Amino acid sequence: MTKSEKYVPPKKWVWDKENGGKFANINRPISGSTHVKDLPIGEHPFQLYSQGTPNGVKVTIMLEELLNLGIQEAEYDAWLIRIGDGDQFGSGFVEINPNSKIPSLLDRSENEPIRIFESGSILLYLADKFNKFIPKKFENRTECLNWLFWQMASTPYLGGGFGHFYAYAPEKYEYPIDRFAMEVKRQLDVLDKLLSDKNFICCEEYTIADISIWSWYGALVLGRLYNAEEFLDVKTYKNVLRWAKKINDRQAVKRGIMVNKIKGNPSSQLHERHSSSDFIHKTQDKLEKL
Ligand SMILES: N[C@@H](CCC(=O)N[C@@H](CS)C(=O)NCC(=O)O)C(=O)O
Repeated sequence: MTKSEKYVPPKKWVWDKENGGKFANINRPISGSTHVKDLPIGEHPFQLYSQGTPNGVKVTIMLEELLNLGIQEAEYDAWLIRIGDGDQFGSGFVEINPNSKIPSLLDRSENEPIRIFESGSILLYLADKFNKFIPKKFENRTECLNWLFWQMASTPYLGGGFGHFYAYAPEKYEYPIDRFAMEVKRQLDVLDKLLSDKNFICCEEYTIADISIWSWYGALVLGRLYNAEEFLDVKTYKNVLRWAKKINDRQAVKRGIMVNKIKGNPSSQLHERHSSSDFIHKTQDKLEKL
């Protein structure tokens, strides 16, 4: 089919492995493992298998926030799952997440190991387990969960919709870019209005709702996603920007976004994390290279 020809869907869809898209090598219409591979296990209660994407950093930020409060039971080993290489289809990974997506967490501090997948479920699990970063009053907890679920449901339009067609698709098509840019701008406007008289997403406290929303919409307005700041005119969402910058200054956030990161400045990448001293060594490496 040439570019000018109109696409007419066939009667039955067939899998075209060579569609040329950025993720053509890992996307498949079937689930399950492609190869046998056990997951490594470290010494800490939590074993995280992830990559430093916006969904991945939600969990590392949360764990670093808990550790920052002195909660040693939140110590974790973070192992790198390279999704571009298909590590999420290894048999060990599929056992803890049949959906083959990062982040996935294993809690080994209970009688039997507990698997937790879906970043929203992981945030809620950790918040409930340690009774932190979630409001205690029932009505406030409900408002926090409203926004946690809002993020989980809204972001596929930002990532899978806008990000895919604007940044990753092999050719640029006006129709999907228009449709998803409109929706993402509407979502940013929802947040901007919400934050017009607030420092945090809900109940005047920093919660898992801030962590989950910041990891996507904060990154977007700070110019870290899809090079789309100008296209989406993110500077007009002043309240979102103010909130995003404030959260960006937190020490746990600065640490969390380094873990399992494989892109950007090498000195900002901590491929695996097994101890809080790993961050200090990373800083020393950086100083030595100067
Ligand atoms: N709803 C899931 C989405 C997870 C997700 O899409 N993860 C991506 C990286 S951000 C992934 O693992 N992609 C690999 C693949 O699709 O094979 C969550 O929030 O945990």
